Amino acid sequence: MYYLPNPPPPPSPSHTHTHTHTHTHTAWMMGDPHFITFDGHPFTFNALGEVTLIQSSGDNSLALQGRITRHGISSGTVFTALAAREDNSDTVMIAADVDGIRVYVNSVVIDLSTISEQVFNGFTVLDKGENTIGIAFKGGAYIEAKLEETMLSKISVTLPANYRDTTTGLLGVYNGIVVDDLRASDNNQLSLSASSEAVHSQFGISCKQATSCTHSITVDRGYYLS
Ligand SMILES: [Ca+2]
Repeated sequence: MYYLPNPPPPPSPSHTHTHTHTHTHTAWMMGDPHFITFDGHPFTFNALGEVTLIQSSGDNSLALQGRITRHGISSGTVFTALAAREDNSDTVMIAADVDGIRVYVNSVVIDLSTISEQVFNGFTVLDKGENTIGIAFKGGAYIEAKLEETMLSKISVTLPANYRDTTTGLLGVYNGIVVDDLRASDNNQLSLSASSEAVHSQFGISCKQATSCTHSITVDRGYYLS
C-alpha cells in the first residue's frame, strides 16, 4: 500500500489570481487513493476502473473523470489518468505513461518539451516542472497532477465560488457544508461516520463509470469524454 506521510500543502496561489484564496476551495487525491472533498471530508476509496470526480451542472459544466488502476504487485490502487472538459472546450487528459507524464488534447499528445504554457480551446496547459502539470480552465477551475513512479500521486482541484452548489461526484457537493459531501449518484446521502465499507459500496461505487454516470473515458491512449 502507498501512503503519503504528510498532509498536503496549501494550494498554489499562482493560478487563483482572479479569485482571492477565501473564495476558492481545493479537493485532493493522494496515494492509494485518499480523497479530501472540496468541503474538507477525508475518505479512502479503492476501486478499479473509471470514476466521476466532478460533474458540475452550473454555468460552467465541468466534468472531471479519473482512471484508477492497480499499483504494481501490491493491493493498492492509484490514479493513472484524468480527463476533463468544460462546456464545449477541448478535452484534456493527463496520463501516467511508462515514460513519464503526458498530456493529450482531443486524444493527441502535446509536446511539452519547449513551451511551458499552451492555450487550447477552453483551458491552458501549464508544465510546472518536476513532473507536475496544471490545467487552468476559462471558468476558473484549476487542476494539478504530479507524477511519481508510474502514478498520479498527488492531484488537486481548485474551484472558485461560481461552482458552488453545482457539483456532485467523488469530490463531493461543493457548498461549504461538509455533512452532505458523500452524496451518491442516486441522491442517497451517506453519513460522514459511515464505515469504510459503506463509503465504498454506497457512495464510491455509485460514481464508477458505466454504472450510473453519464459520461465515460474509454479509448486506448486517447481517452475522451463522450
Ligand atoms: Ca458539501
